[in-house]
Formats: sequence, structure tokens, C-alpha cells
Amino acid sequence: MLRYSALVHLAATCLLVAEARSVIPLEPRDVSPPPIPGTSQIITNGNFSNGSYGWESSPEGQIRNGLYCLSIPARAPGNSSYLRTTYDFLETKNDVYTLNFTARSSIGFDITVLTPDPPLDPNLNTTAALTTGLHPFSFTFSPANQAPNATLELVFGGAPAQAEVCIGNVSMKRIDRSTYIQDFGPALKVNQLGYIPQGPKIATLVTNNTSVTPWSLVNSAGDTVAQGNTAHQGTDFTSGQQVATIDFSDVAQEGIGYTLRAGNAVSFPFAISSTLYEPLRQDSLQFFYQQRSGIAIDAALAGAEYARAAGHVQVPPNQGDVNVPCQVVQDSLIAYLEPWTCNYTLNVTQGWYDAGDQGKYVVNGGISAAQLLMEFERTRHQNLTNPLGDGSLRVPERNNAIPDILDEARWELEFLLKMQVPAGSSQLFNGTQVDMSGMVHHKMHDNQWTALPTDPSKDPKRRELHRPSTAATLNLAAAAAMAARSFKMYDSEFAQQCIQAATTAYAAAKRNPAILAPGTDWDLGGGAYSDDDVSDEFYWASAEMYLTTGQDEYLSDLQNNTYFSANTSTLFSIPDGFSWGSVAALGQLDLAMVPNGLSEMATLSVLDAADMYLAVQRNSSNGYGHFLVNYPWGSNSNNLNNIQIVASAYDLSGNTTYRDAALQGIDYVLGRNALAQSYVRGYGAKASSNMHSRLYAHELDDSAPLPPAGSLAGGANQDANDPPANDVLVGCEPMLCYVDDVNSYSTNEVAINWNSALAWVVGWAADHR
Ligand SMILES: *[C@@H]1O[C@H](CO)[C@@H](O)[C@H](O)[C@H]1NC(C)=O
Ligand SMILES: *[C@@H]1O[C@H](CO)[C@@H](O)[C@H](O)[C@H]1NC(C)=O
Ligand SMILES: *[C@@H]1O[C@H](CO)[C@@H](O)[C@H](O)[C@H]1NC(C)=O
Ligand SMILES: *[C@@H]1O[C@H](CO)[C@@H](O)[C@H](O)[C@H]1NC(C)=O
Ligand SMILES: *[C@@H]1O[C@H](CO)[C@@H](O)[C@H](O)[C@H]1NC(C)=O
Ligand SMILES: *[C@@H]1O[C@H](CO)[C@@H](O)[C@H](O)[C@H]1NC(C)=O
Ligand SMILES: *[C@@H]1O[C@H](CO)[C@@H](O)[C@H](O)[C@H]1NC(C)=O
Ligand SMILES: *[C@@H]1O[C@H](CO)[C@@H](O)[C@H](O)[C@H]1NC(C)=O
Ligand SMILES: *[C@@H]1O[C@H](CO)[C@@H](O)[C@H](O)[C@H]1NC(C)=O
Ligand SMILES: *[C@@H]1O[C@H](CO)[C@@H](O)[C@H](O)[C@H]1NC(C)=O
Ligand SMILES: *[C@@H]1O[C@H](CO)[C@@H](O)[C@H](O)[C@H]1NC(C)=O
Ligand SMILES: *[C@@H]1O[C@H](CO)[C@@H](O)[C@H](O)[C@H]1NC(C)=O
Ligand SMILES: [Ca+2]
Ligand SMILES: [Ca+2]
Repeated sequence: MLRYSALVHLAATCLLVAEARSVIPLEPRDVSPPPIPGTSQIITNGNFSNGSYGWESSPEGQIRNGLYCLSIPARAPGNSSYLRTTYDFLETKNDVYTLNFTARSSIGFDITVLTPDPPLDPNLNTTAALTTGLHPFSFTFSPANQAPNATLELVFGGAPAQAEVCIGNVSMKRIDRSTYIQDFGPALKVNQLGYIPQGPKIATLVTNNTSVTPWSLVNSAGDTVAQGNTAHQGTDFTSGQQVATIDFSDVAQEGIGYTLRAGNAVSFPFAISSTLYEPLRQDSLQFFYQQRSGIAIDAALAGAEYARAAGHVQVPPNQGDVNVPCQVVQDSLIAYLEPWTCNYTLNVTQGWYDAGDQGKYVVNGGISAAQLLMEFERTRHQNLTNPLGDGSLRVPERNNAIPDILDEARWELEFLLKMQVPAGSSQLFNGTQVDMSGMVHHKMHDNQWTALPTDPSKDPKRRELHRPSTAATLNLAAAAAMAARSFKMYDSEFAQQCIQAATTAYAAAKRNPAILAPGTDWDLGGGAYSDDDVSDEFYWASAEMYLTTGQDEYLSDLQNNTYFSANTSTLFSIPDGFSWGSVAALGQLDLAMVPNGLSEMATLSVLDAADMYLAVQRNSSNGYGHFLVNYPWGSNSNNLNNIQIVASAYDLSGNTTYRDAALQGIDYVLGRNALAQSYVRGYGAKASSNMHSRLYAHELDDSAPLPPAGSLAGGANQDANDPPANDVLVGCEPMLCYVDDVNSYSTNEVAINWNSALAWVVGWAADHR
């Protein structure tokens, strides 16, 4: 999950611009003239009707029949012959542009078409094969970098003999989204996957009718099987819609193709099934295999369209991840506003690609692996025959006598372990040499952004380790301590390796309790994952170390942590919920779930937290039964993490109020929301399918696949900020701030920590029929 903000973005871009120069030296330039009124045309005088105004060339050319013609010397070197705009224009990162021109040459040869802006954008750096006849060319591209000073350039070097080249009708337009209309789906919103027979079955009708509306439930044969009246609810606060609810919980007859009808509205079809969540339990976990780094993705396991070569195993053009150096000092000055580097390289292969990008971030990897481990551990403490056992997932390790969900988590854990600083290393921090041994690097990623799509094995950028942080160190301690518990009975050697690494990390974090990951360390090819409060990380890590080892040291650290005596809403970060940067709740959940001397106390606090979420769900201004008050970046994961609290309350108490509340909360993610949007690819009649990802950017390039079934979109973001969102979501009500567009990273990205939340929750739901 990557966070951007417009202001910081511009500042960081300027730094980038200052650092990286283009291949062609730039003279001082005019700023872009205002675009042609009424169009999104960026090119001034593209048909040369006003002479060469807006253009410069080498050598100088002449205008003939609306074409600009130049005489190119034979074998002119590189960029000595060119035609380019005289002014700078804005290229918005990730937006969509179309460049058209017509061209011919007296001799057939390839010219280069590029926006040679600092840095040269990889997404418009292509060739056009000129022929003697006038031919139209068209290129659609999405800039990989924010370029406030872009120029368009056609480079004519390399003609085999003296050639006359003519160019005309140059047009470059930003995508026009003015005709976009948000699709709200039917006024009657349901969970498009369906409902379980013994669970609650609630739907929402958007209606201005303040009295009752009759509804009917129709089965796939067209028979009405239940009827009733809506219950008027009033204004749903975060969508602004007037809503009523429909309760058909009494219907338990299994079937597919049910629809609800009320007034003129007909819902999307849905099922009533006791096995409703089983396919999604598997698919939500399958996402992790497909995000794996350092291993070829097997067509037999993932499907032919998802098969790919191993990513980042240092086979060119990859520069990583086998011998990854620390960030170069000049970049560290931007990232930390002070010098930092190290004198070693690490083999940091494996792990999962974080999100739409191909960085690997310890704090986000840690919570994601932890949620998978919790999903596994839950089945043990609930005495369930493990449905996630060996052979249950389409992974290479499906026949190794180890539960597959542990195999999947291990792929990430192996990476996390490799991110630990070797013994005996001192590094600069805050102007002094600090013993960093046993600390953990916060993240590793490209030094610059790559384009969408990018196959991981084709990523040519330098991969770099970033400065260790206390948060990452504690995150590894917590996740590795958890892993040691679960792996003990399957692979004692690995369990031993995990607890050793966790012990070393925990001690290192206590030695260096305030090496914080700063918000300035972003946009050099990765997100910051900054965190200026690590007391919650200390709480989580001490809880897991205590649960795994039973040692007093960890217990006393735990009891001495401010979170130990904090009130429930602080401990559980209510109402937004826990997340990669607020992890105290994870410790508390495990203290409740894993038997120990503090379980009773922790259980009471989980029930207390769940009651607070029940209040959110039952608030009369909440017409959709979710657990959200705000819609931050990745809000679907906030809803799901909150469901994990409520579902855990059911596991701990057996009180079906919590079970029903948790099941209802899931409906939101699968379509019972103001947009009637299922945010899970492949699940539901109107499901997200253009998520932001370098792997799954099908919307930009037919050769890339759509996201795999079971991928979760981030969802509504009340501060949505990206090129499509800025065009089509202006002034949106919070629940409506979503657009299923591959470039909408702020509403539609995929991320491991979002899919881990989905996996835990649907894994839990699949156990309830
Ligand atoms: C050239 O482009 C301008 C601006 O788009 C337009 O007004 C004009 O009609 C065009 N001229 C020709 C000859 O196509
Ligand atoms: C045409 O070019 C002249 C300079 O040659 C410039 O002053 C003028 O603004 C241009 N007109 C348009 C419509 O761009
Ligand atoms: C560019 O050319 C393509 C293909 O001919 C055409 O569909 C498109 O409308 C053109 N776009 C612009 C901005 O001229
Ligand atoms: C631009 O294209 C050239 C030729 O294919 C390639 O060598 C170069 O690496 C590309 N640059 C970028 C930034 O993609
Ligand atoms: C980019 O353009 C802006 C004006 O749009 C200007 O202020 C800035 O100095 C330019 N930067 C470079 C590196 O040319
Ligand atoms: C409800 O009333 C508002 C305001 O008059 C109107 O914009 C909206 O379309 C109506 N909604 C429905 C579902 O009829
Ligand atoms: C890097 O780690 C991978 C996975 O553990 C291993 O297969 C590979 O041999 C290692 N490479 C080096 C050079 O140590
Ligand atoms: C699981 O089994 C153990 C041992 O039989 C028992 O103590 C525990 O209460 C059971 N847990 C649940 C949730 O049924
Ligand atoms: C790297 O730095 C450490 C101190 O942090 C030092 O002990 C070691 O000798 C250095 N190694 C190399 C190869 O320079
Ligand atoms: C950095 O050093 C200054 C001065 O030595 C000290 O006051 C400050 O607490 C240090 N900050 C951290 C985070 O260690
Ligand atoms: C408990 O924490 C306080 C600061 O919050 C610290 O001064 C004290 O030494 C700690 N006690 C133990 C036993 O760690
Ligand atoms: C179940 O939990 C709800 C919500 O906290 C509470 O109102 C109810 O009394 C509980 N039921 C039992 C049997 O404890
Ligand atoms: Ca296995
Ligand atoms: Ca924190």
C-alpha cells in the first residue's frame, strides 16, 4: 500500500528532477501554453498551420503541405537530429495519454519517440518505423513518473543514408473522462456472493420512500419464496443516500440465482449456500502465491495467464535481489535528511510483492504474514480439522506434510529473516555510529518507479535496502515469534531459526528504541511506511515473545507498556482499527486467543472492542451494516480488520450476536454498499477488475492478465487522490469515492495486507454454515 499526498509529491518530484538529468541537455524552456480551449490537446500547432511556432528542430526544416520536413544526414549520430516542442507541459504520473502523428521518410528507418524529461519516462520511449508512404502512428501510454516539465521529442538519428523526413498532425491528448458516469448498480444492494443459510440476511434499498416498500425474494425458477416490508432507516451518513433495509434472515433454503425485488429495483443475483465462502477462502490465499518474488509462477498452479519467470533473482535485466546494497548516500540524504548507508549486501530474495508495486516492506509483510499465521492458529485453538492443511492450496509445497497456509506464510517469513542486519555492523544514525546488529531494514525496493505493467523479471532498476527501523525490527520479532509457535510441530529447525531471530531482533529494538522510519523516505521508487510511534510495535512484539517463550522478561515489558493499561479504544485503534502502523490489537487478539495467564483479561478487552464496533454497525446513520466511520486509503481492509475483532469475540465467547454482526460486515465488501460494488475480483456480478498493479494491468495492456480471482481492491477513499479519481470523484461522498480504474492507486490498488485481512475473515466465515 503506497501513500501519496499531492503537496509532498510535488516536493519529492522536484528533488527527483534535480537529481536525474535527461539524456539531452535542456535549455531554459517556456512553460506550457494554455491547452487548446475545449479540448485536452497538449500540443500547440501540431498541424504546422502557424509555421514552426511551438517547435524546434535540428536541422531546421520547412513546411510543405501541412507537414514539417527535415533533411537528415546519413548515419547522423544519436540525438543530433530531432524535432521537439519548445515548451514544457505536465505529464501526470499514471494518467493515460494518446500521442498521434503522421510521418513519412524518403528512406525507411526507425525513429525514436520519447518524452526526454528528467527522468526519461520508460512508458514513452519507443520507435516508429517510417516508410515512404505517409503513415499514421498512435501511442497510448501512462507516464511512470510525474513530469512537470515534459517535452515531446522525435529523434531521427541512424538513417542509413541521407533522408527527407516529414511529420504532421501531431496530437497528444490526456484521456478524456468527462463522459464518465459512476455506476451505482441497482438500488437494491446485496452481498453478490450470497448468504449462509443460518446467518443474517440483510439488504439495503436506496429509496426516498419514507414509508414501507414491499419486497419479495425470488428464486432461480422465478418463484417468490418470501415477502415482507422494508424497514425505513433514513440517511446513510457516509453515502448521503436515503435507505431502507430488508431482513430475510429466516430464509434458509439453499440455492443459486436468488434475486430480491422492491419497488422497481431488482438486486444482482446471489446464492444461499453453506459452502459459500469456501472458494474464496482458497482464492484469497492464492493471491499470495501470485505475488511471490524469487520463484517462477507455475502455470499448473496459477493458470497459464499468471505464469511468469522468477522475479528479482538477479537474472538481467534484474539487478536484485540476491546481492542488494544499501541505499546510496545521495538518496539517503533525500530519504532521511542525513547520510546513511552500509558496507554489506544482503540476499533478500523471496517474500511477496507488496501491492501494485514490487517493493518489499517489512512492516507490511509482517502484518500480512501474521494474519495468515493467525488464520492458521485460530483453527488450532478452535479445534477445527484444518481446512488449510497440506494439499489445500495451489502452491508448490502442497505435498510436504506442512499445512499450506504455513508454507505460504513461510515464503514471506524467509524474506523477513533475511532483512536482519548482520552481527557487528555499526551504521550512522542521527550523526553518530550506532550498533545496528540484529535490527531489521525497514524495506527494500527499486530506486525509481517502474511502468505499469512491469513483469518482475524484467524490472531493470537498482534495488536498495533502506535504513533499519525499530518498527521493522519489532515487526520481525512479533511475526517470527508467532511463526516459531506454529512451525514447532512441523519443522523444529525453522521454528528455532525464527525464535532466535526474534530474540535477537527484540533485544536490538530495546537497544535502539527510537530509530523511526520517516515520512520523507518515499517516492524514490517506493512508499514510506513511516511510523513515529513504536510503542504499539513494542506491545505486539512483547506479547508474541511472551506467548511463545513464557519468559518473564517479555511479560514484564508487556505489563509495563502503556498499551497494557490503555483503554479499549486506544488499544484497538477504534474506530479505524488496527493496521500495519497500529499493531497493538494484534498482540491483544493473540493474548486472548492463545492460552496463557492473561487470556481472560485480554478476552474481556476483545469483547469490549467488539461491542464498540457493534455500536458502529447499529448506528442509525449506517445503512450498510459495515464497521467503518471513516474511509481511509484501503478502507476495505479497515472494515475487514474490524470484522476480525468482532469474529474473534464470537470465537472467544460463543455469543452469536458477534457472529451475526461479523457476517453482516462481510456483506459490505461483496456488494452491499452504496455502489453495489463487489471489491473482490471474480466474486459478484459487479466486481472490481481493474486494480492498480504492475502484474495485473490488463486495462493498459492486453498482454497483462486481469487480477486473479480473490484479489481485493483498496476501496472507497474519502481522500482519493490520483489521476482518474481527480477527474471523476470530485466532491464524492466518502462511500462513493471509488473508481475501478487501473491508475486509481488511491482507491483501487491490491495489497498483501488487504488480502490477508480478507483471507482471515473469509476463512473464519467458511467455518460457519
Ligand atoms: C490546424 O489545427 C488548428 C488547431 O487545432 C485548427 O484550428 C486548424 O483548422 C487546423 N488546420 C488544418 C489545415 O487542418
Ligand atoms: C502563431 O505564431 C506566432 C509567432 O510566429 C505567435 O505569436 C502566435 O501567438 C501564434 N498563434 C497561435 C494561435 O498560436
Ligand atoms: C489517434 O489515433 C487513433 C487511431 O487512429 C484514433 O482512434 C484516436 O482517436 C486518435 N486520437 C487523437 C487524440 O487524435
Ligand atoms: C529507452 O529505450 C532504449 C532503447 O530501447 C533503452 O535502451 C533505454 O533503457 C530505455 N530507457 C528507459 C528509461 O526505459
Ligand atoms: C519546471 O517547470 C516549472 C514551471 O512549470 C518551473 O518553475 C521549474 O523551474 C521547472 N523545472 C525544471 C527542472 O526545469
Ligand atoms: C431521491 O431524491 C433525490 C432528491 O430529490 C433525488 O436526487 C434522487 O434521485 C431520489 N432517489 C431515488 C432513489 O429516487
Ligand atoms: C539467496 O537466497 C536464495 C533463497 O534462499 C538461495 O536459493 C540462493 O542460493 C541465495 N543466493 C546466494 C548467492 O546466497
Ligand atoms: C479445544 O479442545 C481443548 C482440549 O480438548 C479444550 O480444552 C478447548 O476448550 C477446546 N476449544 C474449543 C474452542 O472448543
Ligand atoms: C564494515 O563496517 C564494519 C563496522 O560497521 C567494520 O567492522 C567492517 O570491517 C566493515 N567491512 C568492510 C568490508 O569494510
Ligand atoms: C539525535 O541527537 C540529538 C542530539 O545529540 C538528541 O538530542 C536526539 O534525542 C537524538 N534523536 C534520536 C531520535 O536519537
Ligand atoms: C517501565 O517503563 C518506564 C517508563 O515508561 C521505565 O522508566 C521503567 O524502567 C520500566 N520498568 C521496567 C521494569 O521495565
Ligand atoms: C451477547 O453479546 C451482546 C452484545 O454485547 C449482549 O448484548 C448480549 O447480552 C450477549 N448475550 C449473552 C448471552 O451473553
Ligand atoms: Ca504443504
Ligand atoms: Ca506504530
